[in-house]
Amino acid sequence: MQYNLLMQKCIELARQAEGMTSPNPLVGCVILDKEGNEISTGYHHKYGDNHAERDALLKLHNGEEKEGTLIVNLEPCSHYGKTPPCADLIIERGIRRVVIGMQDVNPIVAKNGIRKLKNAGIEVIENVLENECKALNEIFIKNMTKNEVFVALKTATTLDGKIATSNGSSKWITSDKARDEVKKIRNRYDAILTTSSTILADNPTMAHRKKIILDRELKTNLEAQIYKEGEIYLFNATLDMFEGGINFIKTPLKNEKLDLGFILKKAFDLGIKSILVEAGGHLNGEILKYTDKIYHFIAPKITGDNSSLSCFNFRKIDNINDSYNFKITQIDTFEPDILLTYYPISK
Ligand code: AOF
Ligand code: ZN
Repeated sequence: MQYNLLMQKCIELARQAEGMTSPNPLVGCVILDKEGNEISTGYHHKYGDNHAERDALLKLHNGEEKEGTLIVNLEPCSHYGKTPPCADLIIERGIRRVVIGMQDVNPIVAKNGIRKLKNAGIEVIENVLENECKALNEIFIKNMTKNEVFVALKTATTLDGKIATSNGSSKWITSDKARDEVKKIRNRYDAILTTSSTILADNPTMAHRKKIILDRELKTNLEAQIYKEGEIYLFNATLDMFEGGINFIKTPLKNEKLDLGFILKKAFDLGIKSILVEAGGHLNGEILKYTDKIYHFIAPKITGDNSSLSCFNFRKIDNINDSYNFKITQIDTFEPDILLTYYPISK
């Protein structure tokens, strides 16, 4: 039997909890009875809740899953965490076959869940839609394997790669549809990150539960829109304190600028596992080497302004061989704009 479509369904179920499960993974599960009829689905709704397999199994009360098949995008767990091991429940319920998208990268689970199932005589089919399952949990994978925050970056430019005209006006390059998509993208990440330059130029709200602001000289007005809601982490060169609901974090300088390596590590230590950068060309350029993924909206406009800012603005370059290289993995249309999603090559 081909399980690709059912694995795709697990991924879609899992995605319903985007933004809710951090630091845990996105997981969805489908259960078939002995005859192959779908009898239950489940997913991990939010951090601390039942795992996907338990969510799907607990909906069944009459033993109809006996000798059935369970499909899940991540190896079932084998450890006592917030809930007992899913592998044990699967065995108890008499499931005969388990289809898995990817092995768990959490060292306390990795391969132990699969081993437990096999030892109980369950047939295990592995790596179904593995790449798609890995893409779904790219944040969890980076956090677990590197102990580092996942950094995504969103930019919106004209066809000639500009984010502003020479007088700095940049706020509405893209259309309403593209801006609605930005809200969905933001929701996937634990925090957004922006800078004093963007706040001073645009006074954006950037609605989000957690906001990281880089303001070396504390030039922004704390009455600006961005400070009105959400948990604020204000990285700056002088103050280290919690006041007026704001976490001021004193940050060392590197080449006269706030040290981005320090900031990303500090964010991770504070429990922020993923960040969406929404800033101007200078910060985008600086943070490019730490960036795991880019969302690039392009509006069908040309400014032609030779002084206007490029979306990644950090050096002079003579040789095209010195460029940073990326792989474009997705192209979406938000009329009249497009969204390119791309990843650095060899990172
Ligand atoms: C989830 N949801 O559906 C699955 C997970 O913190 P705990 O006790 O809930 O355990 C989290 C670990 O369980 C997680 O790192 C991953 O290895 C495994 N599987 N976690 O939150 C799920 N299947
Ligand atoms: Zn589990």
